[in-house]
Amino acid sequence: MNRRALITGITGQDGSYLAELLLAKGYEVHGLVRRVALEDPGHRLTRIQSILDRVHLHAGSLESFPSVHQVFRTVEPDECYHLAAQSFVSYSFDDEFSTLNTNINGTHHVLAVLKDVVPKCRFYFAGSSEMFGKVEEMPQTERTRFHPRSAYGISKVAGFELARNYREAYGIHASSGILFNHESPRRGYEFVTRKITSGIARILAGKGHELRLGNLEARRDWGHAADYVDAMWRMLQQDEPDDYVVATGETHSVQEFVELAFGYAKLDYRKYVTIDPQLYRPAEVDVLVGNPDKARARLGWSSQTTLKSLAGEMLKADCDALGVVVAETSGAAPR
Ligand code: NDP
Ligand code: GDR
Repeated sequence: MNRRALITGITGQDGSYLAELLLAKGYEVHGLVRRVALEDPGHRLTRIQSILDRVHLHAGSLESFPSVHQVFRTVEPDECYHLAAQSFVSYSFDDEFSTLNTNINGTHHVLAVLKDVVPKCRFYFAGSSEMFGKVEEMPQTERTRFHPRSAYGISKVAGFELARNYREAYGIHASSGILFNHESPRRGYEFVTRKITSGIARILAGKGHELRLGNLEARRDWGHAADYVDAMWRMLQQDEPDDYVVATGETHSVQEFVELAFGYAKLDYRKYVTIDPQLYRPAEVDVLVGNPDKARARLGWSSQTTLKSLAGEMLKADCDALGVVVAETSGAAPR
């Protein structure tokens, strides 16, 4: 019989790539989605439009224990990938309360239900490099101490500890990925890489003339989402649950990404980029770079995409959507 997977956050960037990966592996794929998404599929299910007839969607709210319980009772999954979260760090400064509520209580609800309904189900928690925050060593490994710098980061530390405690206290096969930034043409428009590539496409299409950005000096370890969901799956195939850093091992500044993407478009970024102090965060994570050695050794996983081809793929997709041609983008085809 096909293995059954339940993905929370299936409508998001990672959920959509993961659903495709699991379908290709022969899984029966189920997703927990908000009722509003089901009521407005043309708008909110766009990332999974091409696989809608092959996945099973169930309305549920992370904030509601009974609704999560109902979905687990219906699906009885063998594997659960818990990706749903308020994932925008900036917004977590504007609304700490809803971020903490969704991300901490939501994760607690999923774990408590899983333990009650399907204790043998394997569980993946979407941890984040934001847990390292004000980093205490370079590069960051599974042993680096956490020092989160936002309500979002705090919520992910709490989720990570919940998953670990369910593993140690109740024997749940719970693993956490400590994933560093990963992007794609499906990235939300609010995140900096997509804001840059979609902004350039608008400039090229004559629909915009300025790109307002915040801190260009921040450094991130950027990979491709399609590569990173494979690491999630590999974690749940291990005999023993564990936690893994998933990263490229390289760090680049936002400025470098700007120059790379504008370079593809043959535009001088200095003519278009405006620094907006309002876009600076009250507490910034200055630099992140992960050490993926453990994932490489135990999972046989490594990042397959360079930043150059990632930026090219994203820019090409945004330009294609507006009917604009960019000459050369490393030949990257959208994944
Ligand atoms: P997205 O923001 O693209 O997707 C988030 C998903 O969570 C969406 O499907 C969204 O549904 C769902 N969601 C949000 N709030 C709720 C809620 N209250 N109830 C039910 N569903 C909800 O994130 P990504 O795909 O990029 O990331 C996936 C996970 O990985 C997140 O937990 C994120 O924090 C984490 N992560 C991401 C990294 C990255 O670089 N992308 C790096 C490290 C961790 P809807 O469509 O209805 O809004
Ligand atoms: P991040 O991603 O906060 O790392 O979280 P984001 O792309 O939002 O920011 C990256 C860096 O860019 C700087 N920056 C800007 N950011 C945005 N969004 N908009 C701007 O205009 C801008 N200008 C500069 C930011 O200050 C920051 O330093 C992502 C999310 O996917 C999280 O869910 C995930 O856990 C982490 O990555 C790892």
